[in-house]
Amino acid sequence: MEKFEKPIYVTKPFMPPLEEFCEGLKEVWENQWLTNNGPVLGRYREELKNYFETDNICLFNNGTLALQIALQGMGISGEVITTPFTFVATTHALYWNKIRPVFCDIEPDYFTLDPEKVEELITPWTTAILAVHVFGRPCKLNALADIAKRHNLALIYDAAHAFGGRVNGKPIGHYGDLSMFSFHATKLYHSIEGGMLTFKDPGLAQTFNYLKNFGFKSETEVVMPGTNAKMNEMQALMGSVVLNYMDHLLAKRKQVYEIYKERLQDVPGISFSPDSAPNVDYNYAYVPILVDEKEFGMSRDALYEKFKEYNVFARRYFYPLLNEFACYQSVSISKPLTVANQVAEKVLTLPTYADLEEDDVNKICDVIISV
Ligand code: T4K
Repeated sequence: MEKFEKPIYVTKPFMPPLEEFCEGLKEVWENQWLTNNGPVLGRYREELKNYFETDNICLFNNGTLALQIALQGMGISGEVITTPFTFVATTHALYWNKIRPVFCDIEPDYFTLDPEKVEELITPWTTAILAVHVFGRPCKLNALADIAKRHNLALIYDAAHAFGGRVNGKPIGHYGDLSMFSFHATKLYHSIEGGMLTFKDPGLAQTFNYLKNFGFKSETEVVMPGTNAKMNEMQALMGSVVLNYMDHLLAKRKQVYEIYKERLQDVPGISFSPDSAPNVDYNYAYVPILVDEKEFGMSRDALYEKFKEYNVFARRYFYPLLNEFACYQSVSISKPLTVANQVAEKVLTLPTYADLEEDDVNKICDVIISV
């Protein structure tokens, strides 16, 4: 089999028609207003309120700072129960707030925080649960909400992967006390870089707005030691243009996912998550597969390396687990992370993006089947 002429990466940002972005740029040029709550951002914020069916949103220059500010603004402290199977930014956001992460195991179907293992990790210092809709799959929302309520904990979702997902007909940002979305270029939906919080308590908006703009209340008043985490006009413009393509982006991701699933689900040693429940509109943001070395006849790492010979750059999201990174090795693990360890050893995330050709998806499947 021939290798791909050009590299196939795990993802590629969606580039909207250049004319549409340029049209918006003209306005930015005329305005001579580039950041600090500009008019393009103002309009974009309204579009997102509409898309997320809530007024309670706040925009940021990236998802990491959005989450850091969320934790600070909500006054989260002490210990937070979270997953080790995520991107490092989830735990970094805790660390930057001097909060101790308490790593909890995940469930085997969708790799989200396992509610059955959360409760035994609660201590008098626990203030919140920080769960991740990893790969865009919704967490076990009801079970987590129940635990949070019974123990008076804040329930925060890292929804970095979940833009466009809906549960029970509602945008996924409606669940929990707060959700953070990443608009990074590598995501299904993007604004080059960017982040957003959606939240239940409208009173938080003002705090978040202070925190992302140095704490300024007026020209002469600084009410808290904020940082600079504002979204600029170029980001807002890209976000606004890309938002018009959401239906296309979701449909394309689904189509790619379904080809992979159909071609690979019967290959011994390759497995997919179960299909989502009927009340979930999954966004198909990523295509994680698990590779079982014994059954497949090749380890996940060997397949990952083999792909490179064909110019395909799949990724091992999320390996290693966060507790394995040097900066988190000192975090004590009180209960085994059995499922998380198994999944991290087997997971491989296959390429998916809006302009990935059907033929190329089939060719990637051919590589797996042939090896
Ligand atoms: N929470 C979770 C659960 C997250 O996954 C993330 C971010 C965050 C929080 C934090 O949100 P942000 O602060 O980022 O808004 C990428 C992204 O940089 C990161 O945003 C994302 N998660 C993570 C899962 O993936 P890397 O280190 O894998 O990125 P990189 O540069 O290797 O890019 C992946 C592939 O994409 C490359 O092989 C090539 C391709 N690519 C990338 C870029 C940037 C392009 O073709 N064009 C591009 O412009 O982290």
